[in-house]
Amino acid sequence: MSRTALRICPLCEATCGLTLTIEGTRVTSARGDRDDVFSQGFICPKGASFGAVDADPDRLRVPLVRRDGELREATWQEAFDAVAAGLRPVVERHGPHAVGVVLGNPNVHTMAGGLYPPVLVGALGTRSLFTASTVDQMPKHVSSGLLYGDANLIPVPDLDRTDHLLLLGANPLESNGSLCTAPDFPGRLKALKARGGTLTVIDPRRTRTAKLADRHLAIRPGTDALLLAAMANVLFAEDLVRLGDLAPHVQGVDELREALRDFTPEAVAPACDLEAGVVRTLARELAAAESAAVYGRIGSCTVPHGTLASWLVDVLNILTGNLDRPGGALFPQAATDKAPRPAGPGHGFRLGRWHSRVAKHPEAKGELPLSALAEEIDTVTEDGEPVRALIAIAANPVLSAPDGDRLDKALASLDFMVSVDPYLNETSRHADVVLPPPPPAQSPHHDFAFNTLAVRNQVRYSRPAVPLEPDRMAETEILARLILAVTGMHGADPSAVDAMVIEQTLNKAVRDPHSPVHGRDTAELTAQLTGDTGPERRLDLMLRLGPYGDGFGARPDGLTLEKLLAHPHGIDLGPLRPRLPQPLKTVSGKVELLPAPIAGDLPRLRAALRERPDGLVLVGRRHLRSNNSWMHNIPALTGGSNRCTLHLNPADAERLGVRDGAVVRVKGAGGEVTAPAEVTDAVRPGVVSLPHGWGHDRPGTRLNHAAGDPGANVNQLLDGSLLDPLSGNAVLNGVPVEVAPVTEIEGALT
Ligand SMILES: Nc1nc2c(c(=O)[nH]1)N[C@H]1C(S)=C(S)[C@@H](COP(=O)(O)OP(=O)(O)OC[C@H]3O[C@@H](n4cnc5c(=O)[nH]c(N)nc54)[C@H](O)[C@@H]3O)O[C@H]1N2
Ligand SMILES: Nc1nc2c(c(=O)[nH]1)N[C@H]1C(S)=C(S)[C@@H](COP(=O)(O)OP(=O)(O)OC[C@H]3O[C@@H](n4cnc5c(=O)[nH]c(N)nc54)[C@H](O)[C@@H]3O)O[C@H]1N2
Ligand code: SF4
Ligand SMILES: [Mo]
Repeated sequence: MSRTALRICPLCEATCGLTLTIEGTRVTSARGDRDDVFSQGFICPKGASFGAVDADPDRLRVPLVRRDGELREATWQEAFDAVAAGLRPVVERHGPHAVGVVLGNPNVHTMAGGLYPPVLVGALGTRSLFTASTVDQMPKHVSSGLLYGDANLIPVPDLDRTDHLLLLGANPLESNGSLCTAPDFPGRLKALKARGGTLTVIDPRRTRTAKLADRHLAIRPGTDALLLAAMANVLFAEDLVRLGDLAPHVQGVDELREALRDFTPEAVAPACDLEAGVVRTLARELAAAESAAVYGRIGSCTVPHGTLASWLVDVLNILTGNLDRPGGALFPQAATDKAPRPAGPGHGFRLGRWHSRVAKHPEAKGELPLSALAEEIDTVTEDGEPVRALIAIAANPVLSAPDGDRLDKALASLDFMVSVDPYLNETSRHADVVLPPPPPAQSPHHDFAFNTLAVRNQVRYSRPAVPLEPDRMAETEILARLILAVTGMHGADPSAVDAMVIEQTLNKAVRDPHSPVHGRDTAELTAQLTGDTGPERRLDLMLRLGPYGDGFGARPDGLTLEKLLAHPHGIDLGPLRPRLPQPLKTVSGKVELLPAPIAGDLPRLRAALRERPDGLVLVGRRHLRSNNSWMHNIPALTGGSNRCTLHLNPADAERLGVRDGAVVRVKGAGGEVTAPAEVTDAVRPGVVSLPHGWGHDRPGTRLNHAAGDPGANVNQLLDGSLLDPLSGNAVLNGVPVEVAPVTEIEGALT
């Protein structure tokens, strides 16, 4: 007997609604849910493989605990006993900063990852927090923090209504979009063109997205900030600045004009390898469009001027009056956001409240650069404790962060490490305890993160599609027990964690004069919460206190968990709406166009005007059927064009004597790797491209399929020293490398 169940797909940021067919406890097929209020039936090959991802036989089912040097299967009780015994002494002897926390990408794709890591980090009190954000979007958080006073207030392009989209360093036809949650991103781009809109793509590679564009410019990697600065310069020079309705909410326009004076199209053209005339045209088109949005992603963030580029993306939207207006770039309002409070000055955003111990990197958003994790473990200094124990949740930094070989050794030297991970992989193989979460069909789902980045306001919730198998533990419970184990409360009931969060949140709300529950009784409100589990009660709490919530009866028509459960395909909350000035939290209460840290970084950008690297530089790429480092173990998603090859332009191939398919050696500051060459003019001359997340050839992992075609770890080419200084984000694109053919003799030996 088969049945169907709904499940939001957790495999990328598009958050499509899926209809799963289930036989017994097995997911036998996945289709797009046509009634989903947001995705309306869209599905991609990864979502269609949900069943295979869910049922991968290499997924761990029970915890592993290291005994006599070997990871062996253990009971949950034994595993948490081992966690408490391993971590507490480190905290007690060396203090909380000696315990590092590493949070990887799937935390934004699970309910557990949205609800518990902040509690864990807060309760532990560690400053040694490292996340995937600093190999990804930290520059955008920093620019938002500085411009708007809130690092999580990120405008998204109004894909469905814009007339003109300028897209930099993003390839949504493969990635399905990022910091812009939009099921069927490809279809939305096609619709933009069908309604007469224009799409411009800036990318050193002619990607599938670039092929769809009206204009594609193959910029020299790492120079987007220069291009964008010159576009802003043109807007000023040609009197095209029109703030429109934004004008009363923006300060610093005149200072910005002065600050960008040197960045003329002629000045940036040689560094960007673009014609000055084209730069001018881009600026004029942006200004002339009825509505327009500039949108930048990985290729504009993971570069030496990532924060400046991210800032300039918003600057252009502001100068053309496109920020916070339909068709431009707007701030979503998610159902679990805090309820809006009256506009006014806030506390602002500060960087560098503390620094990393070894290289003295400033913290950003409470985090230290993931690039610095290895040195924070393996380097002794006079001030402060090295990281001696590590909690890794959904993270595989041995492959996803710079210099995996060094990190590999550093992890092996730790006093204690625990991984919450379904796989025994390149990182979790170093753990003393591995706590495996259940497969996605057995987990509930709500997108706390991506609803705040979605092109349409909407809310959806999926209960587990399949009941938890015996021996399994929900990831929410795993993380709650982990919190108890590290804070000296090992053995307490895990529901105590949810109860504590609920109590603290309500206590704060009843004291807040702007809250709909101001003055009410916490116990009375707590009694009203519904939900079968602690996490569901917390979701109910957030929904009810949120911008669309029922305010515990204050707005009877408002949102509750019960109401959401009655709408299994989700509730549409309408198109994005202008919100300024309400969400601003800057000290001035305005958009601060030229914040001091940005102004302080402009001389570095000015110096880049003179840089003309003549060697090859490396960029990354993504494949539709892949996902960072953890989907190479699914046979249905590997093979074909999803391979770890080095793309290089025919002109470079000829100059270097590299034949298509031949093995080449790539050398960078952090090491060298070999990979087959794929000669293609899709990548511009002077640039080579290797995807990340490969390198599954280390011993002691349990990734049987991936190990058969391990690929090379591109991040071994990096030594971790190249960072965007304001955000601490790793430079992953535009990295200098050398490429040479592997000689026949060498080839025979390797
Ligand atoms: N050179 C280069 N490097 C890059 C990038 C690049 O473009 N170029 N991209 C960067 C980016 S954007 C990111 S986000 C990072 C990603 O890097 P990471 O944050 O390390 O993420 P993944 O590589 O996806 O590894 C995720 C881990 O989570 C586990 N996992 C999967 N599902 C679950 C789950 O439900 N629960 C738990 N607890 N664990 C789960 C997987 O087994 C895996 O170990 O890589 C970065 N690295
Ligand atoms: N299929 C698939 N989907 C994914 C992922 C995946 O691994 N596979 N990962 C997910 C994650 S964690 C993220 S963060 C998102 C990322 O989503 P995207 O940002 O869309 O990711 P990419 O496909 O890497 O696109 C980055 C593009 O930037 C280009 N580029 C490199 N350097 C430069 C530069 O200096 N300037 C400009 N203008 N362009 C440059 C690259 O050639 C590449 O085409 O994707 C998510 N979705
Ligand atoms: S686009 Fe993303 S969310 Fe949608 S089905 Fe594919 S992997 Fe899942
Ligand atoms: Mo990412």
